[in-house]
Amino acid sequence: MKKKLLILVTAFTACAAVAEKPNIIFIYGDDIGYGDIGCYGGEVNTAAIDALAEEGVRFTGGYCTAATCTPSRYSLLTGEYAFRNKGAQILPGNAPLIIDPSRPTIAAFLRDNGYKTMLSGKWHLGLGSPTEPLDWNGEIKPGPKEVGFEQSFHMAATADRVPSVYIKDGRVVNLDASDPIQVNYQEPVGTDPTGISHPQLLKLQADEQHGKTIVNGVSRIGWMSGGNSARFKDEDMADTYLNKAVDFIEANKEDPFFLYFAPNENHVPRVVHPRFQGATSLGPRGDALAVFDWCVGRLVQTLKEAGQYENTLFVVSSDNGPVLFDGYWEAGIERQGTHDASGPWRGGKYSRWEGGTRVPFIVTWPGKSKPGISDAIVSQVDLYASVAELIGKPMPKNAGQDGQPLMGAFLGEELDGREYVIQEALTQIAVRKGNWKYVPPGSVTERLGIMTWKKGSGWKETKVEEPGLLFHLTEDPTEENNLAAVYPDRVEEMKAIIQQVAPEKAVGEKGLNKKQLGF
Ligand code: NG6
Ligand code: CA
Repeated sequence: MKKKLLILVTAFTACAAVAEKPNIIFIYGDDIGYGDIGCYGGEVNTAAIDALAEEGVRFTGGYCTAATCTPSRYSLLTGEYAFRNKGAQILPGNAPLIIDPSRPTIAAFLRDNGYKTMLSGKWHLGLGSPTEPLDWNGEIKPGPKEVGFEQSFHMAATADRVPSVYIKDGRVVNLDASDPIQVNYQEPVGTDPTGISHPQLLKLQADEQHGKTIVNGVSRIGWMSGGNSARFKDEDMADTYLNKAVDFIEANKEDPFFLYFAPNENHVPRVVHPRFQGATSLGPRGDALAVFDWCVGRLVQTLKEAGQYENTLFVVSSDNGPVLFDGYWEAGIERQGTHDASGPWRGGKYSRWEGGTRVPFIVTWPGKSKPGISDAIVSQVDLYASVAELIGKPMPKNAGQDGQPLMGAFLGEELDGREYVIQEALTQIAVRKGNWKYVPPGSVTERLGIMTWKKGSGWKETKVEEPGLLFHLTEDPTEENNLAAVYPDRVEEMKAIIQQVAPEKAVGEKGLNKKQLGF
């Protein structure tokens, strides 16, 4: 009898929880490593994020799906592993949209369930259709709106890629029709100076790949002409995205809302507002982390003032691991000191080692989360299914299939997360299950720490023989001691997972082409 009552009570609590529709905010940092945040051992003061983590759950085994931006963002929004979509690789700024508009994203799903939705920040999932050339001077679609964001204020790709403009609800902001924009990634357009032709105009020295059209004293990847009145200023970017997000929160405090806040920090070029320049001892990279934390603080403050703080589920994470040098001489390497951006893990951005995809991951619903540190394995690919679980609505049939409903783990009520997770870097994959990590045989492509991009240098290709690499992550967090020959059964278990999840990868990984490397 007593047992029955308990079950009834539990069922009732679960129902009460699913009936709620808190606001949901994804605060999605760029290139922020596991060790970059104070509560993960970082040396930059991130008081706002740490305070949020204190009220929620801080994950030590939280993953983005891939070690670069486009595939991770793709998975975050679609709940699908990115390697399933061949287009989900680092995109140029003029790439077409890679999300099939008939596949509802988490934004479309929430919009259809009574949420107001907004993107503020980085997009990098392509714009326009694959069959028609995009006119940057007209309506830019399909884009965020067509896949579920009722409002959007964003850049096309990355801050280091043209076009260096903001796009609001499908139109370039402040565009003068008499000065139309052209964008090209194959050959120069217009007569703008480039970093290569006019290095004396640069405020930041760049490598050859980032040495094309100069905007705001910074040379970029790709050429653009026109749109002079619309060009952004890197120094104002964080404030700009933040203010749009704040306006959205204030305007929608009566409704449930979903805000995807995706600032540029900590991506290159790291050109922060003067009030943050020198804020840390780590140079521009550390200063950009301070900016990121400040944005989190402002969002929290806005929610508190709107009386919505305790009615909001916050997710703070990053799209891939850290990188100290990514094309601009910002002294990231020279000034890192003892700060370890990837924390205890090996590798970073672009890498299949843990540092590539194991990222800061904090989930806080103030007053509702059971605060603490969780070692559960969770992935950003799970957020879609978990949010569906939270609001008690079934996911659309053609969406979210690689995610698991883990709201119990995300709120700290359950200790277990997923059994295994797939980690992708530049389309090559690895598997973590429990304490074990497996890298299949074939090619392992790695980026070298410091390089110029001249003559294709900067990448190292290693061949891994059968049966692959097997590491015990607790005893060997830096993945150095290959135990594959010692534990053949484990290897078979991991291979079986790959066979099941990605059969085309089961034969081993191939070397990479330029597109996969992001050129
Ligand atoms: C790479 C860029 C790098 C960065 C990255 C995308 C070169 C040589 N390097 O291709 O600077 O822009 O793409 O970063 O072009 S991400 O975080 O958006 O994935
Ligand atoms: Ca990134």
